[in-house]
Amino acid sequence: MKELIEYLKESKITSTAPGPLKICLGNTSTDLDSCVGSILLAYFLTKSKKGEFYIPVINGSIAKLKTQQMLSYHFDSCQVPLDSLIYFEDISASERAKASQLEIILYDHNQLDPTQEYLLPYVKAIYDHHTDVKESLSVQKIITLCGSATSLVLTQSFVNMTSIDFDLARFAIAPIIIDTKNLAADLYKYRWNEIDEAAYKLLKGILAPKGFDNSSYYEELKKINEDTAANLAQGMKVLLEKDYKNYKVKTLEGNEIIFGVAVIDVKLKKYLLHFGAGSLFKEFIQMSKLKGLKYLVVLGKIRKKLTKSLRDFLVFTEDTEYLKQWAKIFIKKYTDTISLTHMKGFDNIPQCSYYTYSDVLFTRKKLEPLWRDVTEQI
Ligand SMILES: [Mn+2]
Repeated sequence: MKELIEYLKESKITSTAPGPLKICLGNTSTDLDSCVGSILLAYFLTKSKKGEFYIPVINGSIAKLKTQQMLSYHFDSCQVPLDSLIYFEDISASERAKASQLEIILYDHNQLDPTQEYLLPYVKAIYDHHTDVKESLSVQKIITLCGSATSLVLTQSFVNMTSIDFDLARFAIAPIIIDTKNLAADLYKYRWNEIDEAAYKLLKGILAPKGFDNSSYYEELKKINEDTAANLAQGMKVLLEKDYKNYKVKTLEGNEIIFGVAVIDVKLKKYLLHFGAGSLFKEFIQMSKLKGLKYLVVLGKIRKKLTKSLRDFLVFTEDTEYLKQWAKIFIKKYTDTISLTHMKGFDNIPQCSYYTYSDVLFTRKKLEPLWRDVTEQI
């Protein structure tokens, strides 16, 4: 772990010096997987390729990372201070791109955020676990659908497992246990597969003999993430931005559409009731304008109703005609798994439609191809 801390210090210095830069760039949700995994990817690539230095770049700001309680807690407890990391705004990406001084490995996403499209010519390789949208066609791609992209990194041949000590293994296991729900047996093939299992076993072999209990660390992390009162206290805007992603789709008619998806760790109805639909919708409009969105999706936390687990998302746009078409196509194609419902108290708002479904295996990662598909057709 000492070596990783030293490596981060060197990365920080290198990132501000002028000249060419090789970076590993996580996605803009800046979740545990993107942050921990991009650090590990850059670190092990650097270690394995003598003379080539890769820098892990967090695709967001330090201010945003501080709002992500679980992530901050994990980095804190691993003694990796957030200010020791390198952030996208620190690397003068556009200037370096203009001077062709950037080489990018995209990690945990395979399509650049719309605000970063100018970086496309500099993408040299991709390591990811999302559905391939085939934006970068001629680059080296390692895209495998598994629970956590960090698992994908740890199972690459350039990773020397014997160099991983207890602290580094502890740092690395967090995204894997969070993304796979601690490899819950009933979620095999849905939330994790052999790749996650292989990475998990390698890390557990280092951690378990020294008394580390991954189940209790998983519970500890989950509890921080799902603290509804703490989440609501952050305010509606922070909650929307904390785990947010933009998606860009080309419609069959050739138009380009951007939609946004915010995942909130609060039940959707609770979120609506707490802040009030009026204030929330004002915020949605503002956010959509700022980010150039056609529509905004808010995906809530899984909730229990009797013995059933349910999850909800809402779709919001001021273009009510568009929303009608969207709903029509979505229901027609995906009604087997997902059904449209009305949320009591928030009915009859033409800018908004609600969807409740019981197949809770549909995370954002699994829903994104469905949303893309519907968007393509309008
Ligand atoms: Mn991921």
